[in-house]
Amino acid sequence: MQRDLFEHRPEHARRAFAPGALWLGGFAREREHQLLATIAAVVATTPFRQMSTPGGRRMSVAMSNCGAFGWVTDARGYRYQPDDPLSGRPWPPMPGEFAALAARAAAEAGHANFEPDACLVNRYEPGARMTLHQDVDERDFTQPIVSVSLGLPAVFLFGGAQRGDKAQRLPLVHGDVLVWGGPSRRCFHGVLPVKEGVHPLFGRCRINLTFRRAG
Ligand code: MD3
Ligand code: FE
Repeated sequence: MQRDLFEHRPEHARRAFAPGALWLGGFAREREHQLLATIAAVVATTPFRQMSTPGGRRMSVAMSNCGAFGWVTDARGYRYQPDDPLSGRPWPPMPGEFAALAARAAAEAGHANFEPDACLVNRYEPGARMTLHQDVDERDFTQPIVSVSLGLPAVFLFGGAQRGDKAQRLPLVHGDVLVWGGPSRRCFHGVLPVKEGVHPLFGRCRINLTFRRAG
């Protein structure tokens, strides 16, 4: 059951599962309480909301942002912008501990001095998913993306450079961190629908922090 996943995984295992892609198992776990409190502070001023795709579909994942830029989608398209469209105000600043965690993970993968200016906070309630896509709204593809998984487990889909390429399935649990650099940076990826469950600390959801250099 879920308990086995949480308890029997080797702490701080690491695996390069594709060129440029590094999985750091449990890397964020020792920061779990601080991360939960900081996420709560971010979404207190900048609440989670379900955005719409340019095609008019409401996303099942609810999103918030912090940092100089936030990723948004609406009828006008996908983009990064410096202000929250809900409030018209700047996104909350990137918390120092978020930036430090992302930089520490990137350094493990050989990316020195990663300074993210955008952190997308994704909330998956059971049933929420993310269909296969590429992250191509950033300027500099030599900069990695760092993702931190918290709360309920999920199955991550990791494909190739073309949408139709066969996708690997990678189970992600609370505290796992992934660094996506090199050729993996432009690969198609997604998340299968999150299964029903309650995480002991995060409750009935999965939270993913995605750190990027957008500007
Ligand atoms: C692989 N989020 O927000 S994080 C996204 O779990 C997104 O919420 C997923 O994909 C989530 O865009 C996956 C892992 C991730 C993020 C960016 C990538 C994997 C990536 C960029 C390139 C390749
Ligand atoms: Fe993505």
